[in-house]
Amino acid sequence: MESELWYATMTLSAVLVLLAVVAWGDATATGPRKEAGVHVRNDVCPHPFVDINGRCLFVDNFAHLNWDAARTFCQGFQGDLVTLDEANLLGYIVDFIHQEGLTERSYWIGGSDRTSEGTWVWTDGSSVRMGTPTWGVDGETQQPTGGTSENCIGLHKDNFFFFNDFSCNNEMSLICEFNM
Ligand SMILES: [Ca+2]
Repeated sequence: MESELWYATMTLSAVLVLLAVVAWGDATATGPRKEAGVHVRNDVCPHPFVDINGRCLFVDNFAHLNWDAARTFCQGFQGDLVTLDEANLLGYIVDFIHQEGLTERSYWIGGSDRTSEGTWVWTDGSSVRMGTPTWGVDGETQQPTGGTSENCIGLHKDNFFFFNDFSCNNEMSLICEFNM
């Protein structure tokens, strides 16, 4: 009787050790994904966001939405259109777009001047930095150039993904940021 109990205990222990090893193996398999040039981690942000240089972003090239609908789409994932307030972050996002083969689309980000023409703000009301290095250049003219007919910022596929003012009614892809 006593030896049967001992046997059952040992069997249970062996199973627990095995489960622990399997779980550890899974954790290792889903660890950080190493990519050249851009710091991308898939294990720190909730799905579908990925960590790009410390920010939880979702670069969605399937969406074809106007700017308002793009915001609503991001809010459905507990986020909003990205506040792209660091030039380095723009560089990392463009690297990511190239690495993932997502270069066929332009992408909405979270800036607009709809409330007051010429006063560009992010969705939280903070000011968008104007000029170099984020806004694109056409010939000798720097964006934004659309006046009252173009009030929302997108990363323009035809201009190396620099900032461009588009009509907010354009249907484009989008980049969401998770609200931490
Ligand atoms: Ca405008």
